[in-house]
Amino acid sequence: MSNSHQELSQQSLVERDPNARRPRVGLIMGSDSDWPVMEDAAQALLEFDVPFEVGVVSAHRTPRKMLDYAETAADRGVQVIIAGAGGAAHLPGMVAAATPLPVIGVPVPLAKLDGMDSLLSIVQMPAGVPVATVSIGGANNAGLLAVRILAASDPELQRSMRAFQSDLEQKVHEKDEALRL
Ligand code: RP5
Repeated sequence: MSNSHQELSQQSLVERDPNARRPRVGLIMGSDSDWPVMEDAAQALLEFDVPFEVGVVSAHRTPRKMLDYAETAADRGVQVIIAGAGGAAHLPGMVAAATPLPVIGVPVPLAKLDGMDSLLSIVQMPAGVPVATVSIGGANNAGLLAVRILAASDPELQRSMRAFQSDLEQKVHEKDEALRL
């Protein structure tokens, strides 16, 4: 078990922010085995200094905990939920059903079916219960999307996102220049 894996299982639903600010993003996953993928979402949030909480919440193995998490997240100050799961990935959709917050779903690829099962389980939601689904394994984009949602009403975060986008653009220009030499 890797260090980050151990940390996750020991810190279920505990704030990971060193200054103990109230978490603005809830980062949850169906199993600690999802962490190697979901860690990329945490990286994006850390990069933008967004406080978040992380934990394992399973739609199938801990259904009551999942409902409790979803129903209380908004009152605790969480503004966006990122939920990752693999296989029969019902976690993001079920959480979306029980919270008014925006939910971003991350299809986690497992050994079989290459994550297509996870993708289809998450993306095909019934009308009225949206989940913003990112690509298979696209946890970093899930983190960035959470930042953008928060940035819509947070000018400082919006400035940081613009700077990040400028960096991305600059890197492409640099690679283009390098190829021309
Ligand atoms: C899903 O089942 C989890 O999200 C995980 O992707 C998958 C396998 O879980 P483990 O058997 O590794 O705990 O609910």
